[in-house]
Amino acid sequence: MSEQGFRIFEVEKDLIKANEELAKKIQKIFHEKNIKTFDVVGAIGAGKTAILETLVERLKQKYRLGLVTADVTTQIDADRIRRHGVKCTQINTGRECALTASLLQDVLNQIPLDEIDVLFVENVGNLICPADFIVGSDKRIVVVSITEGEHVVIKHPMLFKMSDIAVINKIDLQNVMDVYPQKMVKDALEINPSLKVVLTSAKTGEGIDELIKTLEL
Ligand SMILES: Nc1nc2c(ncn2[C@@H]2O[C@H](COP(=O)(O)OP(=O)(O)O)[C@@H](O)[C@H]2O)c(=O)[nH]1
Ligand SMILES: [Mg+2]
Repeated sequence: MSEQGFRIFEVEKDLIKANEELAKKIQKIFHEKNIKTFDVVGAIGAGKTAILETLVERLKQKYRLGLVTADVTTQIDADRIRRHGVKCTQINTGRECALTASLLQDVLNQIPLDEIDVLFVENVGNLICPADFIVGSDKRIVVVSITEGEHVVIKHPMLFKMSDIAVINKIDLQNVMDVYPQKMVKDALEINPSLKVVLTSAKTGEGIDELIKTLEL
């Protein structure tokens, strides 16, 4: 590696370490408040918000829910969640391609932490950048979809290594896309044997009960 390359690598390592330390502090706050937390990562269009909307509908009578949605510039996802009568805080990350612990910390005072049992945090749509940046949640959910093609899992091993639950969404489209979801399940488990993998369709509701069980909610 060139000297400049080595310096960039060292700076990246420092950033990741500083993020991890802050994420641990944030997690401590969530634990003190008795809040179960999940962060949701995956590409734009995989169905992260759609899955969260179905979860919100099914869980909002049982738990006091809180949501944070991160997006580069828009409020669209927060508006979608708010339509279900649940509080949602939008973070715009601007030039950042991942939500960081620091960006989450900046909005902590806008989240009513004393009125929440379960918090979901939707990351910016990206399959690469969020891998290294944890945000202090208890469990990380990675969402990929049939429409991204069957190699989407094997091409993004880091995100699957860094996640606890993998959701393979849009299974209603498997015949149209000619994609075999079991290949994606196999790849995910080869990358991370302790992953829990769930096949879902946010459109038809298939697999959502199983996902709720997997989240232990
Ligand atoms: N057919 C089908 N469409 C879906 C499903 N989940 C999401 N979509 C659609 O995919 C698009 C992107 O979904 P969205 O939730 O915005 O994805 P996000 O960018 O990951 O949050 C929207 O048009 C959704 O209606 C699914 O399970 N099946
Ligand atoms: Mg979204």
